[in-house]
Amino acid sequence: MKNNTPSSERLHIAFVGRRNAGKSSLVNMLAGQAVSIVSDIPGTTTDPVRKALEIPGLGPCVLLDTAGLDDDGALGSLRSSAANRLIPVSDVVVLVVDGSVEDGLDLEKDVIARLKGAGTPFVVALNKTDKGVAAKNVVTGVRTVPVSALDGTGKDGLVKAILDKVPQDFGSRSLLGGMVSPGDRVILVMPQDSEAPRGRLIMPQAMAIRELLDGGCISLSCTPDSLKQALESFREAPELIIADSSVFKAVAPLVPEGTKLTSFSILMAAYKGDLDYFVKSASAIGALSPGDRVLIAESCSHIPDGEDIGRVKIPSMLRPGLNIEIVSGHDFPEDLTPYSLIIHCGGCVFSRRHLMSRVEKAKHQGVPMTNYGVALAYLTGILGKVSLPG
Ligand SMILES: Nc1nc2c(ncn2[C@@H]2O[C@H](COP(=O)(O)OP(=O)(O)OP(=O)(O)O)[C@@H](O)[C@H]2O)c(=O)[nH]1
Ligand code: SF4
Ligand SMILES: [Mg+2]
Repeated sequence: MKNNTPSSERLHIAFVGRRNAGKSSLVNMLAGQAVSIVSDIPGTTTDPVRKALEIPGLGPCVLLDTAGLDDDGALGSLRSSAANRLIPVSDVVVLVVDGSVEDGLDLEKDVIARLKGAGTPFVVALNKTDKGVAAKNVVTGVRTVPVSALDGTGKDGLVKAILDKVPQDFGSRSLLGGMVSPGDRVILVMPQDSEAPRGRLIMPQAMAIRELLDGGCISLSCTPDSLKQALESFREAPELIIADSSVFKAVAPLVPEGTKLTSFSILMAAYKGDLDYFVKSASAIGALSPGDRVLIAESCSHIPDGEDIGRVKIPSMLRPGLNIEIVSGHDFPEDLTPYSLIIHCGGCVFSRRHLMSRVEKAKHQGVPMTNYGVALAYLTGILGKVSLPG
């Protein structure tokens, strides 16, 4: 993965801590450039600052600088909430502590307890060690890394400590999840309608083509109306057809006996989310009653049009009389219990950690959550017939 690695595939490292602890200074130290403004005025960083870059030893990353968790007042608490929201969605959190202070580290202890509770990998960086390391005795029970953003001491140790916390399967997951073998014939059905971005493929499509090439498969791309010709152009039936879930209904009757059918969205569900939970939750669609609230969540903000899957197609296929609410981007309610069902998009712009944090929240609150591809397979009656990766 090099500089053109999509943001969602990069290691997301959030720097959190009190105002003035030196979060921005450490981000700049790791980045080797002035990414964030540094000053001795507490509350210099307000909105989260994101920087995508390649760090030797860590690879493609996104560094996330945040406002102080102790920011107060009406605006300050909005800033610290934004910082807090990044904690569960980051791959590794660096808790920055002013290592020269001796006591009053209750906030840090609370953050450590929350990180442990959420299972978020974290590193405690004791910064400002050029002034002394008094805090070492206060932040007990966790490994700390002494650093000084002022003179650059401890940079390698910090990189190593972050690397030690990177989840083992990070970057090694496969979209096709063992569904194909070298030499397999695969047809990709990708409608190029008004939903399709101009001049490029969406991420799961590009990823699937790349994996098929890497895996020694023979792949053929077509639009739904040329699927018949695509099938005829292979002497034998293909092993697999991957279709956009919006065209499942049209594609399913054409799938030859013995050929597996799946969708980009289902592959993405397994790659980024919890496919088992999504499939199990799909049955909640059939149990919906008039008046029930359904949350449709999209990871990106885009201007919807008449063919939009989340805003038009899926709502029109659900039973009438439901209260359907749509959220996009980083908006996602804390309290999910009013909803009878959540239907999430493929989440291609989110990291796995980010999407999984939503799945975990839904599970924890006992709310069924599925995704577009699984929901469409259920609604078109072919969920039992599609092939699931893994
Ligand atoms: N002595 C010393 N000073 C440091 C060190 N790191 C940061 N500072 C100073 O501490 C002050 C705050 O640094 P920032 O990096 O802006 O701190 P921050 O945590 O981003 O602060 P907010 O954005 O206000 O939340 C600045 O005056 C820095 O120069 C360090 O390692 N040693
Ligand atoms: S983030 Fe979601 S809504 Fe946006 S393009 Fe990807 S799957 Fe579609
Ligand atoms: Mg700052």
